[in-house]
Amino acid sequence: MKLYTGPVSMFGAKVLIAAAEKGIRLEIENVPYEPATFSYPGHPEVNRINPRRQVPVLIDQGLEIFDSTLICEYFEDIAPEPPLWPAEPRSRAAARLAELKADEIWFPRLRRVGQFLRDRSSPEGGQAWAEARTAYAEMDAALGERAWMAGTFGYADIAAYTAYLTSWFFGLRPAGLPKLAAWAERMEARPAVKAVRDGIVGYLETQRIRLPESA
Ligand SMILES: N[C@@H](CCC(=O)N[C@@H](CS)C(=O)NCC(=O)O)C(=O)O
Repeated sequence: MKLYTGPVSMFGAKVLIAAAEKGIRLEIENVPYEPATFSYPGHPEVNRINPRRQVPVLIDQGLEIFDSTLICEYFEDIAPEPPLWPAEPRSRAAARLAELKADEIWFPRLRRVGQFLRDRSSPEGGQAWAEARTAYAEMDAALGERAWMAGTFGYADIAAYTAYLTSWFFGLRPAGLPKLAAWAERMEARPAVKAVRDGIVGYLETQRIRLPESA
């Protein structure tokens, strides 16, 4: 099974964590990352398979699919153990909603602060940072008193964590949100999560990209 991803692709990181949690072996090809545009332009296989020209893309014996959530669904079908969705239908629906929120609502807000690393005092920058803090607060509220986003560890946590990590790399910290901070620590205690996180940090170090301490 071959995965095209990017060295700092958070949607790729979702797939890598899920595969490691399930013991699925992947041949990984990192598509070159262009920091100036935050993109992965021009890989012929990625562009052939995904009209959106985005990673991650998976190839498995002639099957060619894209989109991290869809790839994770495929993993769930071919490697049901350990399950990463709750079994009970209502919990499962809630987990799917949290995963969707992580990808489509929290992630874009948490990603956007990257455009305002040096310009946080502009009105637009201030708004972007405020929206990222709100996203962290919403994640904290979604977690509530539970250890994991959907009761049991799974895709909702993986998607929320990769969204969380995006802003964490830009220096945002879960200040005043102890439940979210403790959850992030629980995530990072999982070998699959730690390995993927360390891989991204290692790549940034090789590129001499210094991460802000905190913001
Ligand atoms: N919904 C897609 C989003 C994929 C996505 O945004 N990929 C980013 C990397 S994390 C990308 O390839 N961006 C390059 C671009 O949009 O040009 C998924 O879940 O896979």
